[in-house]
Amino acid sequence: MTSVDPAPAVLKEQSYAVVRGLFDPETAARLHQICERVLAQWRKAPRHDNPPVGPQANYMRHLNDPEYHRDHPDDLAFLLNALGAPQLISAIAEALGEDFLFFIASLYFNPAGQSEDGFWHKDKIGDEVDIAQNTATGSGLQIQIALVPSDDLELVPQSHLRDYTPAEHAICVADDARNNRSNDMPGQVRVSLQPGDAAMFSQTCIHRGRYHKDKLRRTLMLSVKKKVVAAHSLRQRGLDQYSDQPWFLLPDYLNGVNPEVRAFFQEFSDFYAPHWRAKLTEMLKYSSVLRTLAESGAPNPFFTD
Ligand SMILES: O=C(O)CCC(=O)C(=O)O
Repeated sequence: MTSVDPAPAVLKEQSYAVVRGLFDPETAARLHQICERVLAQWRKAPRHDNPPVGPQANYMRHLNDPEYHRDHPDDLAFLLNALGAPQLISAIAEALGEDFLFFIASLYFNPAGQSEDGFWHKDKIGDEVDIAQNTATGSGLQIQIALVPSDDLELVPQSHLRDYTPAEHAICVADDARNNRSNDMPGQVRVSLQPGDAAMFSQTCIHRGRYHKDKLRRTLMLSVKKKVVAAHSLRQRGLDQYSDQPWFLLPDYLNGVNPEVRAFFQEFSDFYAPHWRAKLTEMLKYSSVLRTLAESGAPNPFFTD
């Protein structure tokens, strides 16, 4: 089959790239099984409230939270081995041309409630794009790996380095974005993926997802951030809901992870660990005060003047 997919090396011009067969069908099937189990658990007992669980939910964050794998440690190692797989990391390196860190692992899925065409947008990443050495490849990348056949991702090639055209502005921004679910976006491309295929795209290109309740979607998404951008964000804003992943400090967290993959996650962990530790120290300080107060029987000073 001849392919016209943009390769990682041209992502900087095209806004996106596609790598066919990044994972073999068996690996994609096992990842699907793991993500299905985590999704069911998240629906019953979410560990993170963004986004909220509900009929319109179409993504969840932090698939690698160990609480989702408490009774399935092999699943966590399998997931981490896939998210840091050498072929994936080298495709990202080729696309970005700049040092990067792991950022988050998410799952996109079809909603249980009403069907929706997603809204066209560029991710709001503030000044992050200006911090990168190579602004043509943005601040990082989103990499979607299909676990079932999917053509739910749409994007506008070459839209990441420029302002909106008048037609794009009319859809994405004008009139309080009331047209932003339009199906008439000029130049839009629907990315069609088979299980194990990966699509990577720049956050600053115009894109959207499709969320139809009767069309099964299970797409694993790895987000990576350039190192210089991660350092800038941490200095400016500290930890956020994405980088706050203190479970990497657990001594057994990387058990079963292959040595070359371990290095990828160890770098992320070493980068944020001082901030996670500082937060733990604060929590210890306050929890010991609370415990002493409770033991003393004195009124809690939070509730008195
Ligand atoms: O694939 C999707 O459903 C949309 C993804 C998206 O909007 C994003 O990553 O910012």
